[in-house]
Amino acid sequence: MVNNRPRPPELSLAKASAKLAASRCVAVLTGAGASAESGIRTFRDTMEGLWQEFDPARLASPEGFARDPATVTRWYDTRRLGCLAAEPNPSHLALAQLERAMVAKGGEFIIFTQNVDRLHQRAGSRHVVELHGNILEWRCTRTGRVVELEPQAQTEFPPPSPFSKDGVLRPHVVWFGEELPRAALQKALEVCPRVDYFLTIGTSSTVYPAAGLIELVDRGDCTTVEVNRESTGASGRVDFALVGSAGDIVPRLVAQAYPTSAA
Ligand code: BJW
Repeated sequence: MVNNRPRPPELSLAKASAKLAASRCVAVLTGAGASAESGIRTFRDTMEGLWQEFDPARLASPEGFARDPATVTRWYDTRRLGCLAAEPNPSHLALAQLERAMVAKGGEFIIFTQNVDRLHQRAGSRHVVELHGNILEWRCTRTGRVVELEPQAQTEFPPPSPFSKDGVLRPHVVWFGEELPRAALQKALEVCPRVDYFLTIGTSSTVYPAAGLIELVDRGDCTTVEVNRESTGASGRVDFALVGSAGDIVPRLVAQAYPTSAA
């Protein structure tokens, strides 16, 4: 049952951990805040500070790419190198540990990530569904073939395609107005209705269809938990809204649920 009354954070954390320990099928939705402590800027951050001239709403779209492919691909290449240089943070590591604990007890565990940085996989998570693609792979605009670029900065923008003379490369990510990978959406539609624990971490819950996954769960059977530094549109609709940084809260949530599981 949804309960919007504010609770003391420690008590909420303890209750959310107890529910996690009792769960058999856990789905996690992560957003940019889950990678913030790895030094990767969130989309909201991008609109402030040094990168304020790069508006993701303009750049992360087919129209933005058509208008200015050089700026868009240069922005993505800079971000790609940032992701390659970043390391998984304690929240990524705790989720990988949670997956191992769930598998060990014969349960199910899956991460749906909006992030394109591959940090969950690098932390050791095996069951990861990338809703918005990934930034390490690029796609030929002519043939649709995908290639992972070498870990050095590109020199030409947009990068020429190795697959076609008249094609160029674009990042293999999902832009506004583009369809999410069908297999990813199908997995969400299959898993979410039967999860008994849904954990959303570090997302503003503003971008659909990812923000709608929580609506697929069975409210009668499923515990819903949000971890975020701030309150979001989802905060009032979850059983437990844990306010704080992912790198602090997620390891404590997992450690209280599985105190003896190895890191
Ligand atoms: C911390 C923290 C710390 C910070 N610890 N917390 C229904 C209603 C309305 C609109 C739509 C709808 N359905 C579809 C739409 C349109 C659109 C959309 O949602 N628009 C909204 C803006 C309204 N959606 C789409 O266009 C999607 N496509 C689609 O629906 O296609 C339909 C279709 C069908 C058939 C044929 C064709 C089309 C596609 C969406 C793609 C989104 N792409 C991006 C870019 C990916 C590539 C890239 O990385 O550049 O994905 S946009 C950007 O937003 C990125 C993110 O994954 C996504 C979500 O952002 P996220 O992760 O929530 O980050 P932030 O920055 O917003 O929030 C960070 C949060 O972390 C904050 O809350 C902080 O407080 C918190 N935080 N530090 C914990 N340390």
